[in-house]
Amino acid sequence: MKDRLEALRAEALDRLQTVEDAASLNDLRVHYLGKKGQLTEILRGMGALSAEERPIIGQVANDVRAAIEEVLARKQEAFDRAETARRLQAETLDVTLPGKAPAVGSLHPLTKVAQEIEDIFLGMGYTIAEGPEVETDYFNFEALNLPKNHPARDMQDSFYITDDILLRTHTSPVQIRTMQAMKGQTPVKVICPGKVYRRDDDDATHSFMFHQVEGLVVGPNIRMSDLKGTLLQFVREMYGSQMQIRLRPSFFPFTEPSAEVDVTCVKCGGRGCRMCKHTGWIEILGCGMIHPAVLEHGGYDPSEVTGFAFGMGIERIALLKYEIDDIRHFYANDLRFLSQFAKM
Ligand code: 2U9
Repeated sequence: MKDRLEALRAEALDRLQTVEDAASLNDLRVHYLGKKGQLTEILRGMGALSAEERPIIGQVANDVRAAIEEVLARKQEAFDRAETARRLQAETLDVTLPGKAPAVGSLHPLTKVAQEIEDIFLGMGYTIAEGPEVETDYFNFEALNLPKNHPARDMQDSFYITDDILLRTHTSPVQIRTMQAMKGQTPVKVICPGKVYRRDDDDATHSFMFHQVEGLVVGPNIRMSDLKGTLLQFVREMYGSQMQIRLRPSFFPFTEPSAEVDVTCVKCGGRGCRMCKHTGWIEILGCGMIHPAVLEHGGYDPSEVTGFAFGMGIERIALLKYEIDDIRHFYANDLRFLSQFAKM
């Protein structure tokens, strides 16, 4: 039995010398030391040994196992090291390579201008209100003192969904909803930014969809001078502290009196140029004192409170601010146009 054990050791060590990979090494481990391996096989004969022989043979068997295990461990370690080296080589990362710069987007110029307008009015204590783009005839027209046969209600001018439902043509219905929600409390002091829709043929200055910001203030003793001061402050924060405004009488069904507001020409500073048609003034928004009938629709008593309102097209404000000549640039999503506003 001792001879068989010695022969097993010699054979195992011999075969282990030439093993070339981890898988074969494991095969040999199982073959010699496994539960059904060669060593176990030989030791099954131990039962037949005498009591004197048993510890001696046991010692030899342990030596053989230890010798084989030692070589197995050494080989395993060598294979592990080789595998680590191979992976380090294969997975080399060159941290000195220049990176790929990620393309960073920027806010759309209309978003920027809208936020700027919002910030100016937030600074004056206004809150922002929003409402649905699909509106009822009542909120879009009726409550705003646009009578049933008013030309602005014409099918030609608005996108109707049913006889009674349409895409809002201005953000004014949001102010009606806001007044109604306030249930007679004062002051009401909101701006309403958002998309509006009109059935216009698109050209350099018109689009079937554009953006407005409208403002509304309701309270006791709100006067036209409050409106004028508010708009002057807005214009100076938007275009510069040297700006002037002038109000020209106008007409809107929802305000009385009404005015259109001109600002000092942003291009020539008022001296006169092609942009302002040599007047020194550029029209930027409309405004007026809220019509009593409109206040009533909002749930306010016109003998107790008054109010002013104004409305502007965000596109127009942006065209003037950035001296852009065609509104359609805003909707084309051409990066050559859009990327110019990344650093402004
Ligand atoms: C309520 C009462 C009154 C909003 C107003 C204007 C004048 C105005 C235009 C500017 C250019 C629309 O985008 S534009 O085409 N707007 O001139 N808007 S007063 O008046 C209101 C609004 C809501 C309840």
